[in-house]
Formats: sequence, C-alpha cells, structure tokens
Amino acid sequence: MLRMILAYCVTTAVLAIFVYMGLTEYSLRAAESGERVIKITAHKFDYTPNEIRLKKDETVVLEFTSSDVDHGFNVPELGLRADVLPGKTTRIRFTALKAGKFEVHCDNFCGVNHEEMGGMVVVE
Ligand SMILES: [Cu+2]
Repeated sequence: MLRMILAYCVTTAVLAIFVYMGLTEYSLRAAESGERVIKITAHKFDYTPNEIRLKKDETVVLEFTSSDVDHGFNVPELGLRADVLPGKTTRIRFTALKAGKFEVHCDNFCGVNHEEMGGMVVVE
C-alpha cells in the first residue's frame, strides 16, 4: 500500500515538473521569437482593450482571461475564436492574413447585455 502511495506521489511530481517545463518553454519561445503578446480581459459586457490593432502577416500571441463569468471571443471573418474563462488564461497564436476591420462578438451567453458585447480587430 505504502509503495503504491509513494509511486503515485513520484508520478504526480514528475508530471508536474514536465507541465511546468512545458509552460516555461512556451513563454520563453514566445519572448525569444519577439512575438507581441496582447492581453485581453473580458468582463460584462465588454473587452479591455475593446479594439486590437495588428499588422497584416504579423504573428501575435493573444492572452485571454475573464474577470467575471464565461465569455467567448469570436471573429468569424478571421477564423479566430476562444473561450474566455475566469481564473484561466487562454493563449492563441494568431496571424492575420488579411487587412480590414473585423467585428468581435461574445459567443458564450454571459447575461442580459450579452448580445451587445463586442469589439473590433483592425488589421493594417
Ligand atoms: Cu460575454
């Protein structure tokens, strides 16, 4: 029994180290490659920032989080979508392949003004 508990603890610790190394590696790679990280916070019923400006063909890392309830971030014309959840950071590596102004809308029902929750992605 004691052996099983010990084996379980060792396995958990090893997995935790691998996960930690994976996350560190990811952050370092993003920083080394010089990719711009854009942090977006969703809250009832808006995004901060509400407008994101990108350059065409620029690869960025979008970091989403919510300060209250579950939201979505959906830009159908760019094929970009994320679940934006409280207490969790969602990262998406994204390259805008066309220029223009693209509407963002929340696609996870988040309350009375959900239908009005939106933003803009401007690709120059
Ligand atoms: Cu919402």
